[in-house]
Amino acid sequence: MESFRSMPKVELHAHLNGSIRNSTILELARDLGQKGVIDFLDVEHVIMKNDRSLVEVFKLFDLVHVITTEHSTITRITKEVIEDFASENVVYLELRTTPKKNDSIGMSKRSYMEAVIQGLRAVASFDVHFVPQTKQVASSFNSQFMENSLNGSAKKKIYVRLLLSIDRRETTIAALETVELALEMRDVGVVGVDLSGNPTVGEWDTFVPALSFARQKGLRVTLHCGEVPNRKEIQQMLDFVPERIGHACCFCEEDWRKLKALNVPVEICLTSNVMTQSVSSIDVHHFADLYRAQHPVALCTDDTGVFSTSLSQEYSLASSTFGIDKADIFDLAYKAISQAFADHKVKDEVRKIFSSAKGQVS
Ligand code: 6MZ
Repeated sequence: MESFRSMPKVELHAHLNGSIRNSTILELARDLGQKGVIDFLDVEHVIMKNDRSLVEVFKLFDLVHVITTEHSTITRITKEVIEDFASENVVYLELRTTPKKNDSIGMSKRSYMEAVIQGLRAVASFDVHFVPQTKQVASSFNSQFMENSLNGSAKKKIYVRLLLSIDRRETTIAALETVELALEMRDVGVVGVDLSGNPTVGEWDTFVPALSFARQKGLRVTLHCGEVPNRKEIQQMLDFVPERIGHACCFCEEDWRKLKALNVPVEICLTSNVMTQSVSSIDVHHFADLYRAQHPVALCTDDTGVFSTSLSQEYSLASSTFGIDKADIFDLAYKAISQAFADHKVKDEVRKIFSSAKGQVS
């Protein structure tokens, strides 16, 4: 496990509110319990439960969202999530979150996202790179970085890019609002949009206008696709040709043929898929076939908090289940860089980090 921890990694599918530390969520819940907003004893066992069906996972998300309503909480969990990924040597993180509107506490989708950005800025123990580099920013960052290196205080570096998620419960108008916001926030690291949420809710047609608009404006699109059986929707999603898809658990032969012909990369979430029973057991996971076929795949966590996992653990699991040695696992992580939505400059920087770490992998 330690070798997977120390190796540089790329995370492309992580939901902010699914990646909260257990200790934090319990602390926040206890606090709300004391204020009489929730019944702590009622929610404690829901939070601590280990095996959850897909239905239970979405009930848990509704609860998590009650617990994480405040702007300050959004800032705190963002900071902690970045620290957790950086401390296990994730060097490029694409973090996704659903901008939320809550008039009763004066939260707009924009103020929610501003709280997320505050969280990125609040990380002190790592160098968090999230603003796309202009020449000026690059040179001031580099001189700061050099200065730190020279006086021996160089911090570990993590590149973070953001995806704004559209929840499948949302209307066409709400989805369009999220895309507008994503466009306005490109200068603080937003690179694309995601369609997620309970896969048994909502219709593909509702989201097409917003997703097409996003694409037309140059944002990258990833879709949760085939998390439950839905032939028609899987075909419609593949016809849209997203830049990546997540999960792809319930594909039939024809869907696989189409996916492979289109060469759309797949974000693989092993633990999540097995825990939610979208895949019956790890040894029959479609990762094996895609990996053997050299289809572009990226190992991801989905929700480190909800599924009690980490990216190192997902790599370790892939290695032990499918017999992939350390060097090939390193290669798998390296190949994920090309599937990232960041620009070429960032990808080249991340490749350099991998190159300098390669010597340590035998
Ligand atoms: C589909 C998921 C998901 O956006 O509030 N989400 N959507 N399938 C999954 N697999 C288990 N895991 C998480 O993070 C939590 C939200 O991400 C989506 C759901 O919409 C969930 O409410 P944010 O930060």
